[in-house]
Amino acid sequence: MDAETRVLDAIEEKVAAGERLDSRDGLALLESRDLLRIGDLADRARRRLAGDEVFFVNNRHINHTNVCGNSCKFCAFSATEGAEGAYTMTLEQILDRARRSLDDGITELHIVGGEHPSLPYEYYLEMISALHELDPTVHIQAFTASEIAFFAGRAGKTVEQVLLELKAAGLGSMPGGGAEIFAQRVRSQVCSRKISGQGWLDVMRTAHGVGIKSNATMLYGHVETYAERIDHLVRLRRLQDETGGFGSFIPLSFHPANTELADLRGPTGFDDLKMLAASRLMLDNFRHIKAFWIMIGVKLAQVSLHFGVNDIDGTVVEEKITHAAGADTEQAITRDELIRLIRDAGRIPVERDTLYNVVRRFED
Ligand code: V47
Repeated sequence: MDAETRVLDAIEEKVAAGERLDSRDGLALLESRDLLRIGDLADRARRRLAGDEVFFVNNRHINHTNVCGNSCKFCAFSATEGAEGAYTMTLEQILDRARRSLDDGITELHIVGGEHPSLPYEYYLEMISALHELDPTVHIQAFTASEIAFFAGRAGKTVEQVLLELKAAGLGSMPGGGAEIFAQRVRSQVCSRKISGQGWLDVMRTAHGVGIKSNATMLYGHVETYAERIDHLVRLRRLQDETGGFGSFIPLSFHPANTELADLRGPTGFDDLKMLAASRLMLDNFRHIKAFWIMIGVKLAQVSLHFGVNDIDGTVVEEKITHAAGADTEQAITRDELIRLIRDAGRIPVERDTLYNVVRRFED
C-alpha cells in the first residue's frame, strides 16, 4: 500500500467516526490526486451534516460602485475614481434595479461594491433604508467585512456602531467576500491595502455578536500554497466554533483575465472539485458548502453536488466581478434551470431564503 493510500485510509476512518480533521489531513487531501475517493468522503460528510436537499435562492446581485482604492491584483472589476469605466450608481438607479427584480419574486438582494474613497457613509445607510422601505420582506445581504471596516474608518465610528446602524436601517446579513486568503504573505502580494486576515475575522466576530449572520469565502488558485488554503479553512472553523454565525462557505475560483495576475492560469476543474470537497471535509461545523456557478460554470457546479456541495447559490442576475475577470458563464440562470440541474443530480431542490428557511421544496 502506498503512503497516500494509507493517509487517505486514516482520513476515511476519522470521517466515518465523525472526528475532526487536522491541518495535516487537509494538506493531504489537497495534495492527493485521488479525486473520486475524496469526493466520496465529502459526499458522506455532506449526507450526514446536510442531507439530500440542495438549496438555491432567488436573488439579485447589485454592485453599486466599482470605484475602489485597494487596487487588489486579483480584481478586474475595480477602477480608480474618474478613470474610464468607473461608475457609481445613484440611489435612484439602485432602487430601480431592485424594483425590477421584485417582480421576479426575489427574496434576497446581494450588494457588494468597491471601497470608494470619497462616498459618504450616509450613502450606504440611505441605500439600505430605502431598499428596506421598498420591500421590507426582501432580505438585504450587503457589504463584505472589508467594506464594513472601511466605512467605520471613514465615518470615525467603531465597527460595532456601523453594524448596529446598518442593521437598524434594514441590513439582514453579510456576504462572505473580501476574505481572499488570510495569510499575510499572500495579502502583502495581492491585496496589501485591504484589511488583514485577522481584521476580516474580527469584523465577522463582531457582526455575529450583534446578531448579524454572514457567509465566508476564500479566493483560491492564485499565489497561495495549499498550506495557506488549509490555514484559511482552519481559522474559519475556529471562529465558527466560537460564534456559530456563518451560514455557508463558498470557495471562489480565481479568474485571471484582465487582472494584474493575468499571467497566471487559474484553477482547473479538478482543483475546483477538490477544493469544494476538502472544504466540506475540513469545515465540519459549516452546514452549507456553496458552489458559485458563476465562477465554476453551471455543469461543474452540478457535478459538485456529489463532491460535498449542498447549495448552488441562486439566480444572481447581472454579476460584474467575475465577468470583468473573463468568466464566460451567463449573467443569470432561471429557477427552473436550477431545479432541473439539482433533480438530474438525484437531489431534492429547495428554494431557500437567505437564512436557509425553506421557501419551497420541489418534491418529484
Ligand atoms: O471579495 C474578486 C472575489 C469576491 C476575482 O456570500 C474574484 O454568498 C474570482 O464574495 N476571480 C466577491 N474571484 C464575490 C463574493 C461572493 C460571491 C457569491 C456569493 C457570496 C456569498 C459571495 O469575489 C471578492 C473576491 O474575493 N474576486 N476578483 C476574480 N478575478
